Amino acid sequence: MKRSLLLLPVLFAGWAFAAPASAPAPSTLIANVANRATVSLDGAWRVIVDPFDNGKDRFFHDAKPKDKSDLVEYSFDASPVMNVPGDWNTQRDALMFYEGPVWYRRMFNYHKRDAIRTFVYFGAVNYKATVYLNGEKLGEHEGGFTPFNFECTSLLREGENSLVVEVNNARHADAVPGIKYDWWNYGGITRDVSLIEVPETFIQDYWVQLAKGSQDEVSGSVQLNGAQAAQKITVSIPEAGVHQTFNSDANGRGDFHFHARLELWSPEHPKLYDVDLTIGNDTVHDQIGFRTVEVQGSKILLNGKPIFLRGISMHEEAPFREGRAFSPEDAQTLLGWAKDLGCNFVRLAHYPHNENEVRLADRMGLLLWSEIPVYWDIDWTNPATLANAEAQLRDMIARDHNRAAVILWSMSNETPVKPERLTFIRQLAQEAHDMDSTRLVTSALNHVEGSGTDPRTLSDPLGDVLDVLGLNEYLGWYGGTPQDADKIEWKSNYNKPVIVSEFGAGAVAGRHGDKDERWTEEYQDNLFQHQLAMIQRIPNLVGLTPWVLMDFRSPLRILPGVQDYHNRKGVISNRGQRKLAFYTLQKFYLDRAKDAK
Ligand code: GCB
Repeated sequence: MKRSLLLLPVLFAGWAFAAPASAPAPSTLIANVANRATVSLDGAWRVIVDPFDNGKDRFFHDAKPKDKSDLVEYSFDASPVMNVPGDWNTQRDALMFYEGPVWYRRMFNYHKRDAIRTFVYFGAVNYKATVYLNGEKLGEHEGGFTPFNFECTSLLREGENSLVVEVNNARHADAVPGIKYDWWNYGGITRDVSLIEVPETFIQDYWVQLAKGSQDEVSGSVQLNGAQAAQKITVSIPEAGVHQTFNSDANGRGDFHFHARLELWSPEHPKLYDVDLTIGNDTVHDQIGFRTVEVQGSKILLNGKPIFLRGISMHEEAPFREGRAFSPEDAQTLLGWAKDLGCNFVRLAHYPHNENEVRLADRMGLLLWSEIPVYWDIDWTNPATLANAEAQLRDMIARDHNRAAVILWSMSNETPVKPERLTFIRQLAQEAHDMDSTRLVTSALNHVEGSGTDPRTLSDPLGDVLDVLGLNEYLGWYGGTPQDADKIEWKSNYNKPVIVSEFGAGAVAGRHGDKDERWTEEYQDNLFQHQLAMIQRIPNLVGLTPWVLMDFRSPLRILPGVQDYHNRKGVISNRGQRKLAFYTLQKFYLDRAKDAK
């Protein structure tokens, strides 16, 4: 994966935030873009759909005929528009099943100023993006759900500029995810695009959090980018009376520790503090919550006390309209539904979701599980696939490591038990721990010993490297009946916390019948009732995130009149109708919440 490194006069040596020498290159991401001076490039982009891959050697020029005899056999100016952010599948009927290249172009006016560096920042592009400015290549990025930026200072022109992106959502066996997955392969520039303007030396990244194991010591670091590496840095948290200065070293890295009396962030009290960091003429502002999370034996402790995670899994799928969710309003609806359910926790499956969701969860007091798309079977022995997964992990952590809401980094979902997969995910887990020692590492596992009505044992060898075990099980849907759950006992080979990260059943909203009739709300509800009774007998249970908050589009779910390319396991339909299981789960959570008081 080629990144913007070549264009950055970067001071990365020594940057690694405690990463070991063998760790892959650090993220080049600019932190906290949400609060930076930006010029939005959202809106209408011209697009050329290029199924036969004709554009490679020419579309990036964004050429126009020089005179009336000149031959140019494409034109962005005459091509139709597409909204950014947005997937192409739901913007044009003919593209619903499209997988391949689409070329995007955005013209913008720019006024260049001395001593300002400019980066173009993409919230996400699915899956591969190749970015050009004024006919010159800025770089490439792979991975459909992580942000990336390229410096473009020297390529910007005074006045009109042409930004061209080749977006390609073709699936590949060596990619992450691989070929087969149970969600829609929405292509396009699916999150916000902006130009970020920063001084010549600026704060590229920072960590501000409670020191591991402490509730009154703030510990953090700042990483500068630019020639003025050694600088005075100020951190202030005005409401807590904090105003600290320290110095960065010759690599632009500065560490700090100080005592502070802070109200702790929790789901019941999602307190955020205004935090400002300043160097020279660069100031970044953020809102940060302070909390601790740790594992003690088979419990998860939040701020030192055991917590039960009343969760739900969700995709980044737009409520009411079809397509990828991206906006603050989408986030408000989806996380609002999770709150209505009585949740204090959400599993953002199966890839990093947009920043609007994560920031809103910080404000609403919803704890989060955030995941990279290492899903089912991928090319475990391919070094490029590992490098790709590592980059996605790094950028997920780089974007969200100051968000109190995020407590779990998930390395994978339902991956097959085999040695090469263990080596691959062990490496990811190691890196996640090295990059961020203050959060917990998990994976959703589905390997258990035992069948029929025999006891089940969680025995996946991956359990060794995780802090928390996720367990996906579909008893009563992919095998057996919902009532079988009453007879199943569970064991675990690990004295570690367990989250039941999936169980569920498909139901068409409004379809009613007997509790043993597939696709009815009654079947799904009955399954939820038996599952909720059973999972309380799972040793070391610390929470659950049933599958799934809302019905979502999937290529694997074909049954006409029932699925019509939708996975119907939502407790809410994609039109917002609450199914019976919603209320069963809600009652369970409200009772658990009362018990916890
Ligand atoms: C799973 C997967 C999830 C699927 C779900 C299902 O185990 O993790 O991505 O959508 O099952 O509906 O079968």
